[in-house]
Amino acid sequence: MISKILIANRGEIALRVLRACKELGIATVAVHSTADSDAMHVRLADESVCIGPPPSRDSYLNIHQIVAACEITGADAVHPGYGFLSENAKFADILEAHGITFIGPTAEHIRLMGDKITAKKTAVELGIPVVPGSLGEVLPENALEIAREIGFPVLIKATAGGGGRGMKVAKTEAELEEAVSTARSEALAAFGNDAVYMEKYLGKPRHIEIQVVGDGEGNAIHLGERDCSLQRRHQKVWEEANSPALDVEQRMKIGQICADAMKKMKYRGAGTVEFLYENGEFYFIEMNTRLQVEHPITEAITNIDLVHEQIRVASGNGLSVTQEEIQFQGHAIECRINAEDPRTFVPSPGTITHFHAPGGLGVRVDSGAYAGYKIPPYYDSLIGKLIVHGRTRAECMMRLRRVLDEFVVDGIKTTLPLFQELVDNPDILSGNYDIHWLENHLAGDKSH
Ligand code: MV4
Repeated sequence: MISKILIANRGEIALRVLRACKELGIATVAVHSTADSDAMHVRLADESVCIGPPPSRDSYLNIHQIVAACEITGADAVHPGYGFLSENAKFADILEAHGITFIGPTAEHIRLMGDKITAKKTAVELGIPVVPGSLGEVLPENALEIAREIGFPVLIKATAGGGGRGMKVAKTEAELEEAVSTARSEALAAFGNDAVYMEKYLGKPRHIEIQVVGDGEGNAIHLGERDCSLQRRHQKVWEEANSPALDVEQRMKIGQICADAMKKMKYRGAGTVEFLYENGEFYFIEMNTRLQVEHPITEAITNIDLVHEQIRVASGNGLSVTQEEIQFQGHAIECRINAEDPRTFVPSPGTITHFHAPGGLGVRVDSGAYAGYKIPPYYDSLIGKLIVHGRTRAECMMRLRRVLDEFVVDGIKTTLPLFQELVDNPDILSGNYDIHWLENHLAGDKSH
């Protein structure tokens, strides 16, 4: 049994995890840097420990300080949230060696999915459809042969990459040699590993991801998909569940494929299987072995608390629901509220002078922000998430338009005005968008 959880994170996700712990009657420990002494998660936790100076590597990424904080407070488990140490296999190993439960998958599964070549090989073995490609490392001397087999255009990706870092497109044979050598040297510089692989380049896909949860003993469920196509520079901006592009048969088919795969690998915890979706086909690209920022839209349409499930399976208590019991109800949209200029996306840290979160039926705001809160400049600019739920996508849009009018954040710039624009855009209203839509829209492309 878990009796005290240390939350190794900050901001809205630390608060999100803390709320689940309180509901389950589990004591909480917040950790924070010296820049976050006034953060809401620190105020609301039962105990808190300062773990270092503002730079993340000295505090939220400092494994030894976090283990020490567990020992000082007697925490018997750690929830890592997302980002920071959430997909760090060494951290999971060290916690285990100290007899502390890591609320997440095994270190072995984190490593397997962290290397994108082994992740893709595993996906193939588990019966998940993947993007046609090299299925192994590509070396400069065999690149041309592999590319001809796949067919141009091709994409070179770093096996240690992910999230869009270290990718190079080669449209023709003439561009291949340079694409491979640039990708390899960038991968070495960024990740300390120059291994790359190759895939068919998909031109106008959507990004659709499947939420899964496993108990680590061979039982697993899927909770449908999220459409995360609206992004800028690999930062998601707006997410929806369900995807406007899928019908119920497609959802249940790809969901079942993912759940079956998680059963076979005896996956434990929450995970996300990421796909590109084009012309009615799904192509696996990566798996994330953590809770994701956008998990609340899945919670809205399934009424299942994903953090409760994470804690249950980490305690060995199993999932609270079977696949048959899961019902998908209505539609949900999440808008990420960043402390950024809504046109240039330049960060806008500073003091929030006035803060009013909207309310009413079908509205959820996950945020650690409050009037008087000073946003520190050291971390990512996400200050909150607005999640709106409705019986239909149209109702969800109407509600979102109303709710955006109510939301007040003064003293800093936020991305709220961008959403007021999107909620009236014809392509957004019809659900007609792909992974390039938002960047084209922001560049002033009126064909979008
Ligand atoms: C691709 C692709 C097109 N074809 N793979 C970017 C993030 C990383 N997770 C995978 N990414 C992509 N992989 C093939 N074979 C296009 C992207 C991509 C992308 C994917 C999801 C969401 C936004 C994106 C933005 C640009 C490129």
